[in-house]
Amino acid sequence: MRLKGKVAIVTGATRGIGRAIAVRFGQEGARVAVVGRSEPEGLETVRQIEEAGSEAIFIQADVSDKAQVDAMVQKVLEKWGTIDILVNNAGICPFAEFLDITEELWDRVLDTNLKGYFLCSQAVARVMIEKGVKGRIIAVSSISSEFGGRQQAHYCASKAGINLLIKSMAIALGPYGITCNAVLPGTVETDINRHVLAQPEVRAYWEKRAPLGGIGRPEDIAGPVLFFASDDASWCTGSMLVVDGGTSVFLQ
Ligand code: NAD
Ligand code: RM4
Repeated sequence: MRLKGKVAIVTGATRGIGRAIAVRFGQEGARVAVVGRSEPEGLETVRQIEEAGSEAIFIQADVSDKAQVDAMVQKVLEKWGTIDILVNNAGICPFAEFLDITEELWDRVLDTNLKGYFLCSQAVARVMIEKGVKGRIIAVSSISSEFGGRQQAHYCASKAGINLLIKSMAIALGPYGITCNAVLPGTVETDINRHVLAQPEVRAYWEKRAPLGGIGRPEDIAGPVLFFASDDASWCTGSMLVVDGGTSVFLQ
């Protein structure tokens, strides 16, 4: 029960890595706002948190839209009166060759992955400061923030931006006792990449790529995120924690 009584927002918690984080937080005693786009999927995450013995609500919001982000934060305040933890996780990766990335696609990826993290962080940080909460802001970044990727120029650029957003937020929010950290997952099989990992040669490449096996499960990311949300991480800020089974430690 490392998060007993805490109020947490997890974006993109309707499935995948976000759902695993939200459910893990619920198991640790947190009340969780499950933020995302799909109501049926979001309600399933809520059900799993309730089954774990905690409270949750689903809030439908597009994180790239400031009005929807502000309304989402208000709903959490109406429900529980405060916010202790924000996990920025909602993201997209529409794989596309560099020469095929349209301006519209570039904007959609950057607006969701980077602007979305900025909007949610700013709105939540204002609440934490106003209420004197020494809160936790955690970003789900990626090892793709440090390495280029095929068909991922827009995605890699957005994830690299997240790392320096988090480090700069750590500087700005540290004086208020708010910590800002990032978890950098390797390849985790979810709906974002299932179609890519369905290609046998791609799957074999990732499986061989890491000392611990290069394809993770959403639950593998939840623990490291929980660490940053817990009291154990009270002196961590601006940290970038790679969680990839060792994918990024070797060249060949
Ligand atoms: P996913 O597609 O299963 O989940 C993404 C979630 O984000 C979904 O709930 C989706 O509805 C939500 N979302 C997308 N756009 C949104 C928007 N505009 N507003 C609100 N919600 C939105 O994928 P996932 O693998 O669980 O990805 C979660 C995060 O983990 C992403 O930030 C992704 O970049 C990151 N990540 C994933 C991997 C991987 O290999 N799966 C690796 C590194 C990082
Ligand atoms: C990750 C990494 C993975 C990819 C997902 C979508 O950051 O690049 O390889 O499958 O994103």
